[in-house]
Amino acid sequence: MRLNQQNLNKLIEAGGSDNLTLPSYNRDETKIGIVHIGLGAFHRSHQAFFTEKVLNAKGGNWGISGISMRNLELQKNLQEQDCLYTLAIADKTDEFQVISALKEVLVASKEADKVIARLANPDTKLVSLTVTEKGYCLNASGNLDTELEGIKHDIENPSEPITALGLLVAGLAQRFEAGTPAFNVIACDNLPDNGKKLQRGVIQLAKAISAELGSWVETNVDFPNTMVDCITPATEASTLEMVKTATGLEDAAPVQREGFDQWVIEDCLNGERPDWESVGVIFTDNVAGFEHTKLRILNGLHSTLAYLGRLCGHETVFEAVSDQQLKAFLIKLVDEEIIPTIEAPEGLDLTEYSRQIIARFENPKIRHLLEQIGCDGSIKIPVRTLEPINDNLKAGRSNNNALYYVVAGWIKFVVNKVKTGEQLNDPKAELMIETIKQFNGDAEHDVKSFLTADGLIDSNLISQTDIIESVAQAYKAIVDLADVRSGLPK
Ligand code: CS2
Repeated sequence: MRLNQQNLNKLIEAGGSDNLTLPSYNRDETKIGIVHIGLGAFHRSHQAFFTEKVLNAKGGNWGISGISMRNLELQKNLQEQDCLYTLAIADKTDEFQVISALKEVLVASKEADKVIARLANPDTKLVSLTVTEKGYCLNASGNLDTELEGIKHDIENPSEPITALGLLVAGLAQRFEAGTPAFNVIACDNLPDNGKKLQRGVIQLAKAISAELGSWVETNVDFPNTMVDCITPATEASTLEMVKTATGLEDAAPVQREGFDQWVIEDCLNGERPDWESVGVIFTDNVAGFEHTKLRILNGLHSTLAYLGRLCGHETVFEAVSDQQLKAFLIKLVDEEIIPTIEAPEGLDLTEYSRQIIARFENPKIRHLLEQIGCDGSIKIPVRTLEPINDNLKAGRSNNNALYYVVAGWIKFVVNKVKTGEQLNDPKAELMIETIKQFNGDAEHDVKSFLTADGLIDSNLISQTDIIESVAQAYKAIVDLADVRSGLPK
């Protein structure tokens, strides 16, 4: 029996069970008030979950229209089950929840016109995004990357956009023309200043299309910064099995996650929104503190495990963190080199926070693939590793040794991919491959040419004295090792 509205109603009539939460609001009468662009597992396990909680507690017109950029299979799977899906929370205890906040799934590459109409609909009050760091279409210096094919296309064809930014601008343009108030935009990707970065890109794109539209967007759309946190590995066959056992229904599009979740939003959202704070979302003026803490500790340690863990032959975060040598390296890294760079939000003990994060990595039920985390290093490493290195140096601290090994580990991970011909998932893959082809085996030459490859990394992040030389030293220490553990600093 397949999950769908009819079968869900039967489950609701039967009353669910202790570890299975079912919707308790009238879905048919709930209008769509949120459009979410980037319908990956993360949105469905995190923001949609918080919205579902609000709907269960107090109702409201906060149904979600989920926009996938190109995943037709996901659309088919979800449409066949009335856009319902099950969230599996795998932690000390296992819990399940059928989420019904998602009411419609559209695929931008196939039906951009419907997406734009949904964005322009006066009922739409908010648009949220999880499009990964590269979806922001910004260049290394943080401006709209007008060299990108997608952006060039959207400037020339503003009513048939193919990028997330283009969709936002097209929806806003229709509202501007129709005199409909603007929606607000909530960026939910792992980038410092995510809202303000997105705002810059959207305004620059809008201005490239029409100066008038650009100024309207500038004055009418709020783009709060946010911090999002919830470990959500990709759905696997085992997720489908687990969900079927718990609900008795076949779900072709469930999502799985850990128990922990956190969402912090800058308190500058004017206009209507769900009462998210009533379900634990934090609204604050100090998102930057939360962002830095989470990006540098959780995501920084994740990338460390991804690159060094893969170089030791591990497949998952759980396997890598269970490797005592890697765990000792993580602790040294976070205590000596990352925590000193962070100004903690009031009341947060950073050492304790970092240990809680390591304990989250040690959840044996979560199979989080290192390869998944290792992708897009050219965007992640600057934020997660190079920025803390620079902050240490600026503050006169020369304690960057372990951080240099993380950068070196990333380079070796990429070099290995190029050597074996495996797929390199990174928006700058072509540039990296070309650069590596020119390597001559001398660590200093190779690291320098990699880090300074034109357009790969913001040059400000590698300009301080000794960064390149120090990464080269670290690279030299591990480049020829079959097992990098013996080369890592103790
Ligand atoms: C991970 C994140 O893939 C990655 O880069 O570090 O997706 C991480 O799992 C989330 O930010 C956790 O909140």
